[in-house]
Amino acid sequence: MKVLKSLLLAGAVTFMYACNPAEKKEAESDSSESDSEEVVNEVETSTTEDYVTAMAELSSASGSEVSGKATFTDLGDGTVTFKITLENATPGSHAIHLHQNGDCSADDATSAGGHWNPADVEHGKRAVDMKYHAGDIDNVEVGEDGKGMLEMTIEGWSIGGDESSDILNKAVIIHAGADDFESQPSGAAGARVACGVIKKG
Ligand SMILES: [Cu+2]
Repeated sequence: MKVLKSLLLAGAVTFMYACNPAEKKEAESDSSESDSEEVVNEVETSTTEDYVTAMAELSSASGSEVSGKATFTDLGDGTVTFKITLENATPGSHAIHLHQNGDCSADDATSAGGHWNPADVEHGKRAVDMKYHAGDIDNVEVGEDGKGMLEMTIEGWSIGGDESSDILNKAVIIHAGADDFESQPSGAAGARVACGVIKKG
């Protein structure tokens, strides 16, 4: 009986102590509730507007002075928008491809390997030919000022998706000449004058 009494007492004491902090908590939770509402709103905004992105900083290769930057945005519907800007390139058309190895360490960027071609098909012109490499993009036009820009939306790419679509850790390569979209296996575009590895971010 004594044990039961002291248990009840202990319970009552716990209850009494619990009272005040509970009131306090209620007051606190009022303000923290509105805080968390704000956070929820931020999260909603970021999921609708902030897509998964990736980028590549391009450095010169094969003794060129070419530099540039490529940015990628995964729209989540099987397409990726792609934008590249170049500086200090020779005026005219330059082939751009994604090559299979994310490795620009060689002076001539041959460390990047051949075109990224997971489907093992012939080289061609994207969206025109029946077959083309996943890494086939287009030519970029460079003006007399050495600057060039190309923007495209590309089907079949992803950022971090399955192996046949994932562009992460591939190399963006700029060539000295234009892609003829016919010569196999890489369009006879000449030396590799810039290289950059695609990284998330
Ligand atoms: Cu190439």
